Amino acid sequence: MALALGLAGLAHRVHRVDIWAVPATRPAAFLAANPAAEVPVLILDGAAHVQSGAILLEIAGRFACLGGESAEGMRRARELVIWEANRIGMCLPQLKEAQRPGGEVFAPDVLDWLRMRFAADARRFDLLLGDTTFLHGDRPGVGDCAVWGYAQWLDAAGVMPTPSMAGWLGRMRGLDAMRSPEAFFPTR
Ligand SMILES: N[C@@H](CCC(=O)N[C@@H](CS)C(=O)NCC(=O)O)C(=O)O
Repeated sequence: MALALGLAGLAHRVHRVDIWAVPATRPAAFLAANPAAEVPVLILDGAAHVQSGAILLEIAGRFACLGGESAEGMRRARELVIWEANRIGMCLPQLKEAQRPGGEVFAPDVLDWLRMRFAADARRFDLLLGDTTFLHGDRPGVGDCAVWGYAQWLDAAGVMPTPSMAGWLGRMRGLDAMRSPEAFFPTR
């Protein structure tokens, strides 16, 4: 979401929320915006938007950017965002957590299954990217932002990118709007 707002040049304010803190102790305004106490949350014209994929699609559609400029781009955005939520977002976060010192412990069979899922996702990523620069074509769109969310953590998840994915990761890292997670969400 932060990358999408930056790429689109949309002015915004960032509020960092400590998600390691007990949910009930998180800021009251945050809990009011999302009773599930999860990030990300985007407040637009006073309305709270939750779920990263839904937020990205809202940004693209409402501001006609990052794929939202055309019906075809928006269709591509929906396909990529929903694929990411079903696939990449359902193995890399768990693999990353499994590597974190003190993180959740998964049974070895579960980890094998998650790695197998990622291998299939990496093959699908290559198919989706084809010989284009970004998943949306010449320029990145919200689908690229969705996949970047966890694909940036492949090392931390203990898995390798395909050569094609490695090229895309490099191009994503080279974007003018790209920042480190710490720079996107400063602690103040
Ligand atoms: N499917 C949701 C997942 C949201 C989510 O699980 N966020 C995590 C961080 S990645 C969180 O806020 N966890 C805090 C908690 O569960 O207390 C999305 O894509 O936005």
